[in-house]
Amino acid sequence: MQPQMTAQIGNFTFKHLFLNASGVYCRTKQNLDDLLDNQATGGIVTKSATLRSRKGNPNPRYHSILNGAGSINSMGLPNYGLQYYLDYLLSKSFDKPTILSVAGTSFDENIELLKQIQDSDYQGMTELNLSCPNVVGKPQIAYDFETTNKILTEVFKFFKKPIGVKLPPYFDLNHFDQIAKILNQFPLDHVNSINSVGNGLWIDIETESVVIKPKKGFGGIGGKMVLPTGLANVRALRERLKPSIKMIGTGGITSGKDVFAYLLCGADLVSVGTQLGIESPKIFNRLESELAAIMVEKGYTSVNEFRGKLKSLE
Ligand code: RRO
Repeated sequence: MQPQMTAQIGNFTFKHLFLNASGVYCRTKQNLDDLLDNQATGGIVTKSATLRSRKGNPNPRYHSILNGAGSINSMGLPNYGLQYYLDYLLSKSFDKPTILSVAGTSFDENIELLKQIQDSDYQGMTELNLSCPNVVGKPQIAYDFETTNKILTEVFKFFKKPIGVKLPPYFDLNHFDQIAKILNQFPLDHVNSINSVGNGLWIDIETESVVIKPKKGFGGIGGKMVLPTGLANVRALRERLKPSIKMIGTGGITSGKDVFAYLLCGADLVSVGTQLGIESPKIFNRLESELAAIMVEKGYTSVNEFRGKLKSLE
């Protein structure tokens, strides 16, 4: 019998554990339809939207590195604008939960995006991306704890729909304490961790040059090489966040083992970015059957038997 591999976030039931990471395979309605059509996809996440459509940064702005073990991107928020994604989400009924990701490039834009969602007929989940590393001249909001607190305080004055946040990776235990303390004050449904590891650099030795054009080659790192950072962030946050805030684990997943590891750390769902770009949505079938095989081998019949139960060595 197939083990039980489902999750619950607020009132939303996910019959499968897999989502696309925002940004990958989700900019167009066709991409989103392709994700939905895949049987193993638990839900879909849109490309982070701004109020108006954006072309994003100049090309080349994405590069695969170390034979696919990583990626560097400085896409710069290319998207068709909030209304495009709202139109899509309101155009039909969905048999899987949907997550509308938004990323304003200013305090006011974030508030306006969420006001428009609040005033719309959209009844799915929303995710406020507080961690885009690639808009020239704009900091990653969630590294600024004071501003993060201010934005969320303002948001929850009017926003009454299910909402979570997407965080950048943190590297200091004190920072986990600080961000968790802020997030725990609010009725957030979920936290999605991690976004890409911001401002990495890759160099082509032959041409003695950077490999992407924006920001003199600096960009967000994703893929297999960020797996330990993603696991650490999910584990550290799960230990600090109140239980009503569910977790989406993102970063470096390429196999069922990686998914199992994220679940041990306490992830409710996982999302896949770089490797989804390499393999297309059918990756979710592979990850699901690999995870099921591990569970059967270990004698687990449900993810609830081991979710969050990572052991320490003392
Ligand atoms: O569009 C991007 O450059 C981008 C975004 Br909004 C994000 O959240 N994370 C990322 O790696 N790239």
